[in-house]
Amino acid sequence: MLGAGVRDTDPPTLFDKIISGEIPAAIVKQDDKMMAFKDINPAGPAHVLIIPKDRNGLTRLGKASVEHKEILGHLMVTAAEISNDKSLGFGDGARIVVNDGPDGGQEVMHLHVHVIGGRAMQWPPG
Ligand code: DGP
Repeated sequence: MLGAGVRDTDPPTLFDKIISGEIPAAIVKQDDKMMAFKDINPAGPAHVLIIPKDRNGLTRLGKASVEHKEILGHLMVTAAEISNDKSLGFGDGARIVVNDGPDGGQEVMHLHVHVIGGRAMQWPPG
């Protein structure tokens, strides 16, 4: 089963397969609109990805338009909740980032928010 709202003609993304359970993941939080799970290649002691269950055209943030305001807000509020969850290894704050497209270093073309923490981050990023 694909994620809710994914059109039959859209090839499933890696993250659609996590939503469907085809690929296992360490899920930390989910509801009908989003899923949050641990990154398989963590960039810090704590690293959670948050994805929309219905991509609705959101392969990347650069494709966002006004119709995506609600889900984007929901993903951001979820990022705040997760970054405050000490049981996941987060401390005081986190690096909350969206990689957008090739120049942004995006590899999986299914919008996702990275919440990385548990250590002090450097700036600028590489
Ligand atoms: P990005 O480069 O922004 O597209 O980040 C993609 C992230 O997805 C990267 O940090 C590694 C993570 N990732 C890739 N494959 C898997 C997987 O099969 N399971 C999990 N949990 N994370 C994955």
